[in-house]
Amino acid sequence: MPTLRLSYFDIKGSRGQVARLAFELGGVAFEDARLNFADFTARKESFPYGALPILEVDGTVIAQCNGINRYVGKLCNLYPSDAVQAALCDETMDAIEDVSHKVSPTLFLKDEDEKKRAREALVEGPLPVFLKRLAARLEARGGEYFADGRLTVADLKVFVWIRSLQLGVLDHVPTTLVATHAPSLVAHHDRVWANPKIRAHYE
Ligand SMILES: N[C@@H](CCC(=O)N[C@@H](CS)C(=O)NCC(=O)O)C(=O)O
Repeated sequence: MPTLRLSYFDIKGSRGQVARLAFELGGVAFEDARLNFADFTARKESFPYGALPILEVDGTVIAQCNGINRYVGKLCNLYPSDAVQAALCDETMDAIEDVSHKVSPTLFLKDEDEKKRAREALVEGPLPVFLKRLAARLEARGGEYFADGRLTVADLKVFVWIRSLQLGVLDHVPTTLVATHAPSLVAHHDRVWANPKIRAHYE
């Protein structure tokens, strides 16, 4: 097994969290390097795209979270070997990136009223539309998992995002949004959460 170091912010969510969960499930040892914002700022220019996560594999630096997720998924038997199932797994992970790009601009708004308006606009349209579409893709594949008929990194990626919505990480986005528009994604979240290794990671 190579020497693995994952560098990400010290939060249990967002783009670096999927690889952490996959390593846990796969029982693969890795260094979980957690950076605070000062560390990140000091080292930003050294990262390939000036952003996290990065994964070092025997010293080779891999950037871009979904590329990292695919690599870690392969190491941890959480990525399909069938090409079509792999494409469905990738589709799901890229879809979560798409919606994250819609939300990201609201993260840095300093004015609270402006942030509230921007979040309410997301809740009025883009978020429910996306949730319904994502749920439809899950349901079309049987309703349990997004690819390969089993847990893959795609499920972990969706789980991390749905968890953040349900925990109210985004102010002005109701924690009931997912249950209201996409109950099958709540059931999917709970299916992943029922895994004792996942629960142990958070508890
Ligand atoms: N496309 C990149 C986006 C990476 C990204 O934006 N990461 C955020 C944290 S989730 C970050 O490092 N933000 C700080 C910055 O860009 O200065 C990926 O998929 O990994």
